[in-house]
Formats: sequence, C-alpha cells, structure tokens
Amino acid sequence: MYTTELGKNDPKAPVPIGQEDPALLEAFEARVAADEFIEPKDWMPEAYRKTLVRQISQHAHSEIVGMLPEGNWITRAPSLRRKAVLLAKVQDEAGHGLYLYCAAETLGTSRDQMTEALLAGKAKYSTIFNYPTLTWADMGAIGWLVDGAAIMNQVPLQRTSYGPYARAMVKVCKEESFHQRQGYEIMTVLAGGTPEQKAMAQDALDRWWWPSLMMFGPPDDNSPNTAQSMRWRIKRDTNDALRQKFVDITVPQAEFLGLSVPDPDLAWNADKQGYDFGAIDWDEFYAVVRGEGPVAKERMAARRQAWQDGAWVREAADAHAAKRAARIAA
Ligand code: FAQ
Repeated sequence: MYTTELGKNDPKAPVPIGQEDPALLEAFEARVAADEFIEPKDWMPEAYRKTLVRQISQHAHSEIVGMLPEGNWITRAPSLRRKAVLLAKVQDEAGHGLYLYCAAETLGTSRDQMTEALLAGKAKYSTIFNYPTLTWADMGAIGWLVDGAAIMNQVPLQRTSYGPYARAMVKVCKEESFHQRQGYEIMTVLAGGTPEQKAMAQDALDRWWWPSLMMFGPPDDNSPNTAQSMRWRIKRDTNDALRQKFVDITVPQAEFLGLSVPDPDLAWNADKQGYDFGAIDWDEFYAVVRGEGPVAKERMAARRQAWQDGAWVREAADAHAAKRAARIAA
C-alpha cells in the first residue's frame, strides 16, 4: 500500500524522505502556512508528494469505479428525461476521474501506474461503491447522500494546498452540486408518490445512510493520515468534523421528505448545535476497505475488463504518437 511505503526511502526519489534540506523544508512549510498554492514545479517534501498521489489517485479511482453503480441503471431509468439526466451525471463522473488523474500526473506518477496500482489491489477507492444498486430509488439516494457527502468533503478541498488538485475541485464541486440536486429531486418525487414508491425511497435511505457516513473515513483518533495532512493543508477538515456537518445538513432534508433516518440514537444536541448519532459499524467499514464489500469483486472485475478492452486504444494512441514524433524529427 502507498501508506506503508510512505515512511520508506524510495531510491528513485530525488531526496529521501526525512532527509530534506531543512532550509527548503522551512520555506515550504511557510508557504503552506501562508495559504499559498504549491505548484508542480515547486520544491516539495517527498512525503507530501506521496500523500497527494495516494489521495488524488484514490479519489480518481473512486470517480471511475463510482460510474458503475449508476451506469447499471441507465438502460432502466423510468423515462427519457431520467435517462438523459443519469447519463449526463455518469459522464460527469468520468470527467472528474480524468481531471484527477491529470492532477496526480503532475506529481510524476503516470495514469498507467495509478491504474496498475488499482488493479493490483495496491490503491483504494471509496468503500461506498462496493454496495449494490437494487432499485431505482438507489439513484435518488446516491445523488442525495453519496454526492452530498462528496460535496461536503470536496468543497474544502478547493482550498487544498496543491494547486492542480484545488483547481480540479472547483469544477467538480459545481457538477456534484447538480448531482446532489437531481438525486434529491428523485427522492422528492418517490417520497411524495404512491405508498410503494415511498417505501422504496425509505428502503434506499435505510441501505445508503450508514455507508454514506463511512465515506468520510475512520474516526479522527484512528485516522493515521489526518494530522500530517491537516498540517500540510492537504485536508482542511478532519473526517469527524465533515461527517458531523453532513449529518447536520442531511437530517432536516430527510425530515422534509417524510422519511426516517435509520438511527434510533439520532437526537438534536442543543449544546453542540448539532445531532448526536449512533455508533458506526467500523468492522463493516474495515472489511469493505479490505475488499470484502458486497459487490467488490464485481467492481474490480469490471475495471479489469475495461482496462483489457481498452488495450487496443492505448496501443493505437502510442503508435500514432510515435509516428508523429518521427515526422517531427524528420
Ligand atoms: N473508502 O487516515 P485516513 C465521490 C482509507 S468521490 C476507502 O483518514 P485520509 C463522487 C484511507 O485511504 C468519493 N478507503 O485517510 C461520486 C487510508 O488508507 P491508505 C471519494 C478509505 O486519506 C459520487 C485509511 O483508510 N472521495 O463519491 C475510506 O487522510 C457519486 C486511513 O484513513 C475522495 O476520495 C473510504 N471511505 O482520509 C462519484 C475525497 N476512508 O490510503 C460517483 C478525497 C478512508 O492510507 C458517484 N479524499 N480510507 O492506504 C479524502 O478526502 C481522504 O482521502 C479521505 C480519507 C477522507 C477519504
């Protein structure tokens, strides 16, 4: 895993981790503290570079794998309008993946390397995409909750310290906002529909609520990367802080729909001006992270198949680039 390798010295790295010139390190830390963006050609500590490649590539993989649960419903969307909207959303996710791969490539890791790390099980993608999409209401729940959680996490990333990542997030957040609204609109229609439609909406909320809370990552006291990432302003908020914000915003939305959040311990806490909520099943979270999610095998098989099917395109692009280079050289 990238993380376990983080502390080791990479022989290819220009300066081994932990042995950087203290003056360069101090200047870097001062720039970060002053909220300046770090750009691709700027000096940066190797651990900062590695953390960014890890987080941005995992984010990119999540966008691409995240196309699968919804892509599964494009042919079954209940009307032409719903089909067009869902198609546009899924295409947007592909775009997000591409901006993110490009942002990570500016740090010196190629897209092929990142994809190979994913397919070899060395890089992660969000746990949320290992759950199946069983009914049309899941399209509503994903837009509302999953894109809602993604926005909560990504709006602060517009101010992340690495320039290309921050700039990619600006466009991504605009599109995620549209995704969240289309999901909530599906839920509004279903929740206000027939008793069967409302039950379908409730069932989707029941299944997606807890996995959505897990998207924010482990609790802060068990999050190995948060402290350093906060110091380097890669992350602007902790996992628990964002999770709390998400709960506080989303519970009133569920109430407006007339649906109940599947948490008997959910209660408004006037002192903290936020909701108290029940214990998250962290055993389930870590099992899904380990690749034991309900449809994890199918997701990885789909990515492997797509990579294999696309081999001829990559070969053709390489051949074209080689011909072009030869023409220019001649
Ligand atoms: N799933 O120390 P931390 C979307 C891993 S995009 C899997 O707290 P960190 C759009 C973590 O990587 C959704 N693994 O780590 C969309 C680390 O393992 P590592 C993705 C997880 O990085 C919508 C270990 O646990 N968004 O949904 C998860 O400081 C609809 C320890 O954790 C992003 O990636 C998880 N949920 O904080 C698309 C946002 N949580 O790498 C299609 C950017 C944690 O050391 C349809 N990423 N882990 O081996 C981040 O903000 C951070 O990376 C966190 C994790 C907050 C995800």
